[in-house]
Amino acid sequence: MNPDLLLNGLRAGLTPFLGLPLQLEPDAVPGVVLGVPFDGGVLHRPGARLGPWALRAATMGLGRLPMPLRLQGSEDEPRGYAAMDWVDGGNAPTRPFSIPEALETVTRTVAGWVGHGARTLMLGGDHLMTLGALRAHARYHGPLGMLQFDAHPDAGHGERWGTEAHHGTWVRQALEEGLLDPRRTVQLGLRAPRFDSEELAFLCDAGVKLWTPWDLRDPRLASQLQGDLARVGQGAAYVSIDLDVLDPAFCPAVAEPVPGGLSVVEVLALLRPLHRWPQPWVGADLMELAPNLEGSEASARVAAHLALGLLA
Ligand SMILES: [Mn+2]
Repeated sequence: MNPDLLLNGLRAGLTPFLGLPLQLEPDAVPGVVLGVPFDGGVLHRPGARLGPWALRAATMGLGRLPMPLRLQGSEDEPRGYAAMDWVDGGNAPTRPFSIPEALETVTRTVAGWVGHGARTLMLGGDHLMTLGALRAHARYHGPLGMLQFDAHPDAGHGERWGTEAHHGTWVRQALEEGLLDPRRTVQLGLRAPRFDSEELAFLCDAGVKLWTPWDLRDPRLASQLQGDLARVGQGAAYVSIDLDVLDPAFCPAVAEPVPGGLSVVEVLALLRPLHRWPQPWVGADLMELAPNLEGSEASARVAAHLALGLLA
């Protein structure tokens, strides 16, 4: 633990993410962390609107070095500090009662920074808000590759619930709006038994690659997996982490926990190939942390370590 970072936080009484300088106005920086305090797209178990505060608090005094996966062997462990010269841009000022307005606010806020060349890391907030970030990034970079960690494919229809969009629909919308390059879109950790065959057929027909936790652990599929992970990064790419990709044993404080998920170390290992992409991801997010639900402090700490795995 870096004593200065912890003492600065104690002294200021503020907890910007990873102790980064707080800067609310967009500027030319390498990257910005943005909170999204909105959960109006959650079907049940709300609380993700409080996620940004819990995520920031979990990084207080954490330092900037990622968790090492190996201390033996010659594996390419990252050596640099995470988020060098990044800033904490505060939260997108989403108002709580309108999904379309919240999406617009997220798009406008993210686009303000992307227009200055900044990469973005978003702290959710419900997973529908990723659609706002994709709209902003696709405007500047064109169709994006996307690596999505999630228990659910999030490609359902909203009409069944009397709404255009919720946290289980945004991937369908992103594909239909042309924000994603489906051949460079990969979903990891899918296992919720509820999604229907139409949803799966839609994704497969589009060319999206789908992986369950069991698939990910199959050594016979290892080279296919590495190929899929590499292909996502063959152009501008977005990395979206729904914390429900983790098993609820590790991260229970999410809107829709599903047993049988990945471990923290498995997710960190799956993030390693991203650092070999020809260009770094342009945007990423950590979504669905609902700190009012059980196990919130451990869940937020897990999310903070995943952030270091993304950034370092
Ligand atoms: Mn999701």
